[in-house]
Amino acid sequence: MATPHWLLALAISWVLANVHAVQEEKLIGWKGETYNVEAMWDPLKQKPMDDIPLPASKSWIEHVAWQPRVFIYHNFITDMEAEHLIELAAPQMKRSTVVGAGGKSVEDNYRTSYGTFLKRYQDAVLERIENRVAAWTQIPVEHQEDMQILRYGLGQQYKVHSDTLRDEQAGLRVATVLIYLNEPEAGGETAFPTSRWVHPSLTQRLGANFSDCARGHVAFAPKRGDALLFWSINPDGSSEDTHAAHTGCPVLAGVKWTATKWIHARPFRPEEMQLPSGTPREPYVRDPGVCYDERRECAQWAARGDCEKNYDFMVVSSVAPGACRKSCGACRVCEGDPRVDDECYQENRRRVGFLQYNASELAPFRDMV
Ligand SMILES: O=C(O)CCC(=O)C(=O)O
Repeated sequence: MATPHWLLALAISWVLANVHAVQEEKLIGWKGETYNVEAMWDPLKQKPMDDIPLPASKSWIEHVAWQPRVFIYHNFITDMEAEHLIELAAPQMKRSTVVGAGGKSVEDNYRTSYGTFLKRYQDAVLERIENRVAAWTQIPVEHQEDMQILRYGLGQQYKVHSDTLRDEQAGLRVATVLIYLNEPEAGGETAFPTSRWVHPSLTQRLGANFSDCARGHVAFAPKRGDALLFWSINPDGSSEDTHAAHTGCPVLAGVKWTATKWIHARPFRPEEMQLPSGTPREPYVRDPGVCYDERRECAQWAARGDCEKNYDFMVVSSVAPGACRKSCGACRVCEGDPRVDDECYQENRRRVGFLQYNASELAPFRDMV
């Protein structure tokens, strides 16, 4: 007896549906034979490349301590991203400060590096790195402070301290991510003097070449592109983990560049983040080597004593040169192009506490990719 047509059609459609299902199952996560994430990974390209994670083959996370909770993210940023951060920050490097009496920023031998801040979402590269920090820590980007770039020269250091500064609005700094932008030739480790490795074998594997400052402690020797995450609070979410006290060991040879992200319990100055997507933030751009008044009223303000009374705005704050340095007599107008009259340019930078800008120091970073 011949099979009825309707039964044949039913059987064929059942077979086709199942073949399709098997194929779909095979396709889940399969990106095709030509898919090569490393070839596609270009950190300076705009979307849609931005959403591609770092190549899994190059990046991995390593847990190194429980108290405090410390993790290393190997190859967290690319060489090009590291170079970009250094290039943005280099002209703006100013002597680092600590929080002194009455919450004022003061210079102290406790912390001898130079530093500056890059604004959150200042450009596409920052945005991408900041989003990566948020994904890793599982805390939204609004909880991050601006990115602090630090440069430690020979012998410079940050002695043992804790990061748990409390902001009235944003609450405690709960976690810190340190990103290493280059490698000094010796020293410069980040060390936790009262912590313990998760496994004793790490002493040898990570610490074989530590300087005296880091030897015997949980520590990390800067490696370009790697990042260190540690939590300053306990898993209860509020009490301070005292083992999170850490030090930036003295640099014994070469220089060390890092990027720090401090992360708060609540959003940090969220109004500064409210930008339409794709609008870059205005960076800190005043050049401390160039002598000028930014406002027409500067001479008048200086005459009524504002250079002393309103020093941070007029002359220099802990992060940026002031708007009226010329009228305040805090700089000298260089003849011709100030960048050509290097002595005058550098003297102006020195007078308001900025690092001598040495373009040749940056050359190795420019060559590194
Ligand atoms: O430079 C380092 O290794 C540590 C930096 C640091 O302690 C900080 O920025 O809070």
